[in-house]
Amino acid sequence: MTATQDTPTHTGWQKTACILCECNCGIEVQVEDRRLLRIRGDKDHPASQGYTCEKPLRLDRYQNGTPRLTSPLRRRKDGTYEEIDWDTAVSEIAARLTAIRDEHGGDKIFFYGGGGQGNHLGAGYGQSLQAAVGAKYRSNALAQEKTGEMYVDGRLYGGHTKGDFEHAEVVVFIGKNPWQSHSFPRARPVLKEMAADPARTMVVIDPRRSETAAMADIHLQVRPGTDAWCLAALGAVLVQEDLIDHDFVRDHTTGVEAVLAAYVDIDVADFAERCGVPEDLIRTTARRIAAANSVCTYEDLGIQQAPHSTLNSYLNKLLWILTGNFAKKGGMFLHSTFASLTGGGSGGGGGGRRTPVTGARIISGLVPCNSIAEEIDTHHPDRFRAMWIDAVNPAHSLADSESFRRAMRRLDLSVVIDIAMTETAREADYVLPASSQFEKWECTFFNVDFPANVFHLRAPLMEPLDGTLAEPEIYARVIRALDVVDEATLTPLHAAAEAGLAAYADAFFAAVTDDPRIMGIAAHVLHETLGPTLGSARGTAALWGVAQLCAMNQAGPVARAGFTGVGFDPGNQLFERILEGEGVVFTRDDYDNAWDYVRRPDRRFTVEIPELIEHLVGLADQPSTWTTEDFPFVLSAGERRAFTANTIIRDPSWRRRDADGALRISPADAAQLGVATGDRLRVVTERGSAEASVEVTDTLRAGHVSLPNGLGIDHPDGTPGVAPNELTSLHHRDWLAGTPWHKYVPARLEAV
Ligand SMILES: Nc1nc2c(c(=O)[nH]1)N[C@H]1C(S)=C(S)[C@@H](COP(=O)(O)OP(=O)(O)OC[C@H]3O[C@@H](n4cnc5c(=O)[nH]c(N)nc54)[C@H](O)[C@@H]3O)O[C@H]1N2
Ligand SMILES: Nc1nc2c(c(=O)[nH]1)N[C@H]1C(S)=C(S)[C@@H](COP(=O)(O)OP(=O)(O)OC[C@H]3O[C@@H](n4cnc5c(=O)[nH]c(N)nc54)[C@H](O)[C@@H]3O)O[C@H]1N2
Ligand code: SF4
Ligand SMILES: [Mo]
Repeated sequence: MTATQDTPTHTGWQKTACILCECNCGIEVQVEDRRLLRIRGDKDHPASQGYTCEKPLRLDRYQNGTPRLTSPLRRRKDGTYEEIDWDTAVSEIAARLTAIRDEHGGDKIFFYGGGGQGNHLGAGYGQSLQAAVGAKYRSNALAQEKTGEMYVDGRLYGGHTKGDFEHAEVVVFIGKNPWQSHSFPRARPVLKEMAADPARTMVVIDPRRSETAAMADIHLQVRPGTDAWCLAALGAVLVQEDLIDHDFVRDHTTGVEAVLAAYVDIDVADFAERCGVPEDLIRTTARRIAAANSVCTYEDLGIQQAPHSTLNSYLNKLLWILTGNFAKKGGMFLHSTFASLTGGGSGGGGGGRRTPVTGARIISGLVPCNSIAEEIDTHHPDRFRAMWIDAVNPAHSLADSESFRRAMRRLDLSVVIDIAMTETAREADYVLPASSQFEKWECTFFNVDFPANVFHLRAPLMEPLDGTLAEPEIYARVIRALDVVDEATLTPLHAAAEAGLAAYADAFFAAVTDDPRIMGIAAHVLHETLGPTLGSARGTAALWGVAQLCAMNQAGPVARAGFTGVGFDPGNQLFERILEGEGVVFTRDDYDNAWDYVRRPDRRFTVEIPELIEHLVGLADQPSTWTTEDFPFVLSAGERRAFTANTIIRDPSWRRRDADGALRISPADAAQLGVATGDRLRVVTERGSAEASVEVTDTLRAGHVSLPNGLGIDHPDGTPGVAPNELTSLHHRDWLAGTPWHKYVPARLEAV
């Protein structure tokens, strides 16, 4: 184990990871007096290999730049807060949870969050609390971006796909700007290599000339919100010009006839016109995709938070499926998982679960974010009565912040776990102070690679700040106060844990066989029984169970990564290896076993999704603009820029550029409105208005303006920029997945 238990005034380089986006690049840090003094990329990290972008170099602003919470807080009637001790907080919260469960049912206690870009270790313990109170509904940020894609993934093959961008001959980025937002390892070097290689082609579909679009060979500069027509036209060219991979389609798919029939009738010229891209360019792009030895695509918020988002995901996936770009170098792949990100099982399809008040579709176990306020702020008898919020800032990140704040104040109980007094914490009944991500063991479950998949458990760099607790300990205290597991269950497990992991594994799984309810609170039971043998790493106990399940469910790939033996041996070895606190390759695959990850008995893609085919066919008669006379501009509310990172870093001095988070606007619109860079404009939408400073840029087309994400957060040094969700509405959302149209907010601009 890494020696980090003491707090030396000066240390050498310690290994950890960046917490600002889902790449979690490995970094090394020198700590002095609790400051992250020097930071560099970790060359030994198997995924990032020494790479970092500019954002983590001043991660000390996360650790030390914002006043930290150092005591549990209880809200007074007048909206101010008083400090209370941990025992009081835990016993009051447990009593109120119990009362709500007894009066209204545990399913009225709603759980939101459980981790951000760098911290998922608490999530397993949060699941134990959900089981302990009988909760049935939960959600997180994925339900305002990825649930449409998850639905399609679930229907097609039951897994999550990613692309081999490093090796692909053609890559297609759809509403994705990886130069700024990354999302795959070493994004910038990979993009540069691609751009420099004349044999490879980069395609970007984006209404804005993003940093990535500026490097691309082909930029399909769609009108905002019209990707469905563009993607449908690309697919139609493949089908109508007979460019599809017939062998692949015959050998690996079912239901393709209905798909082909829908594409055959599409009028490519008309669809090109609708999305504002020259027909020739669409045809050239489709032919290039068809001719390539390997193609991979990446879709992200530009289509996932825009009109037709679920249909867009389907049309994207059909492009690489119809051209046979799966399970080969440079193509798309499904991958192993260390732990499920949603906890809701694989795949979003089917299930048919709905929310209790509005009947919204629940995908991958997640309540659509845009429905949450409506499930609370109502007189419906089944409304949510309590909300548990951990490591997220929904009063800032969910559409229509005002409606969310109002909903929070209607709850009988709200609890927030955070490191700082956030926009959300300020609406809560109780606020519980967490140790920072550098003061405790942490990890993420963003492990999405192939052929080698990496999991990284990080050791703490310093002692917890006084008054704070790590999430595993917070959950343990609350669950103990709920008194859901008796000593008779725990005692034999304590004894087995003392005898070592092998004995513990036998005892634990025997206990689960005896009483299957233990599985629901497994993380808690592990924390209570295996935990004490792990010393200061007690919070990692749940990962033992995760490592066991990972090894059982993916025995071959885990063995190829070097974790071998019989029974519980591979899982025990994997757990011991990850405790060393470095990036660990936990599965190794090859293209021969890539199809094993298709969760279908016949290992084929089920390409026919009737409800989406119906919408594809209907596109010809659908409107393709949603602006109005009152709101003639399209505002993209939440663009990723060099210095945005959701609301993880609250200290504005972290930003080296774009301190105010400028409103970007085209030269033509600026001239029309008589403004120049540095002037101010008022942005008005159906839901709200805000003043922003202007940046005139020819990267945007007339009629399209954009604001960054993660601004407008309170800090003693000021609150620069616009909080984007003061401007967004709950009702602009995808008909199927309920995902918000953050990238397409009808708006008007006024002089100030
Ligand atoms: N720097 C930075 N990186 C981050 C984050 C961060 O906060 N800052 N956050 C992380 C997170 S949580 C996520 S989910 C990812 C998101 O990563 P991205 O999805 O890449 O980020 P965005 O900038 O929100 O949107 C991508 C692009 O969509 C374009 N777009 C807008 N409207 C449309 C449209 O109608 N059609 C198309 N095709 N494109 C459109 C925008 O111009 C933009 O270039 O980034 C991650 N990485
Ligand atoms: N309009 C608009 N809205 C958007 C987007 C957009 O593009 N436009 N993007 C959306 C997307 S893709 C995402 S992912 C979401 C992100 O929004 P959220 O899911 O709400 O997440 P963050 O803003 O990252 O909030 C992370 C919180 O965790 C806290 N925190 C940091 N470290 C710890 C810790 O160790 N323990 C605990 N308990 N808390 C900690 C931080 O202080 C912060 O309050 O925003 C979404 N909202
Ligand atoms: S790419 Fe993401 S994880 Fe890597 S250094 Fe940049 S912000 Fe951090
Ligand atoms: Mo996100």
